[in-house]
Amino acid sequence: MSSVPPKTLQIAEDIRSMRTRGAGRIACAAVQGLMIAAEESRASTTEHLLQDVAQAARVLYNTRPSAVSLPNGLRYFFTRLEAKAKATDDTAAVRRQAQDIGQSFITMSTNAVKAIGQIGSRFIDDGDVIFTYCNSAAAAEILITAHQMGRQFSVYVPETRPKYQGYITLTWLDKAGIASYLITDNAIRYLMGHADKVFVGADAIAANGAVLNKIGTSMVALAADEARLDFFVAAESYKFSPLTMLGELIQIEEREASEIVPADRLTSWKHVTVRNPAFDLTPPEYIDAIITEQGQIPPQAAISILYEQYGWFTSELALPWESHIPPSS
Ligand code: RUB
Repeated sequence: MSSVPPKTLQIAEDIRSMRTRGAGRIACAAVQGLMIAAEESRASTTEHLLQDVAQAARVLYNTRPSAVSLPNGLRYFFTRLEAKAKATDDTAAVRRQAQDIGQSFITMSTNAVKAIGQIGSRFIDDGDVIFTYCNSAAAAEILITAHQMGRQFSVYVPETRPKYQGYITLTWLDKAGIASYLITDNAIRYLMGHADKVFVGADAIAANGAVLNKIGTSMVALAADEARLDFFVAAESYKFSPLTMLGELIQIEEREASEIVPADRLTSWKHVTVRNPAFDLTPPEYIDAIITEQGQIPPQAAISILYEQYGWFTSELALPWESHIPPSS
């Protein structure tokens, strides 16, 4: 029987169904799911407590495959909890420490977005016309911070089919008082010639500096390259993928057909298959800088960010919770 608490299962379901979305928000929600698992665990030994948290980590990990922030958030929490559990037999103390570990991740994530806003806003000048894409808290923070500093600029926001995350970005920018244009995705190349620079977010960054973000980002990058614009990526450093140091590829999530076409239309066709990839990879050649909370780096420096965080990563550490789950589960 699953020991994963209903509230954690609900967080997992919200991530799977995209009620909770955006790489940073997914990571923080997943860490909250682990905090709940630790708090609600009835285990009387620290190893059983780790087992309960590990079961929750597995469920949360399997919700969405592309946003590396998710396994990185789970890894941050689990490795620290494991170290505490090894140091004591006091289950109640480890349970309390779980809350501190989770809170420190959430605070680190919130502060990283604020720092990205400060650093990235320096790249915005008066009179700029900016492109963004999808809905990224980190990219939006740059725009909102620049606006609060008094910079005058406007922003093109494509709808971002099929889930229309552009509308969330527009609502945020509107609330902040930033002038923006709603455009269809088809208008990106045509209107890119009217813009000066691009800011997007990231779900994952590979060791070679390639950026995984909402499907269509690589087309935005191509259009920006053709129009000779600067292309900036805003990403907290926990979105860099350690497994890519071992040559592993980041999985591209493919979602249900129903996000694109109603089921009755689909069943009326006999020879049509819907493909709905949710992300694509923008190669480093199209990226001028990645703006992290530590400063802006050229994409080719992604490997040094990874080395600082993980050393020369080895595969045994990939999913640290798995070794705590009994084989029968
Ligand atoms: C969201 C998306 C965002 C990144 C970065 O995709 O591609 O650009 O997650 O967002 P989805 P943030 O809607 O499929 O989750 O900067 O908020 O982490």
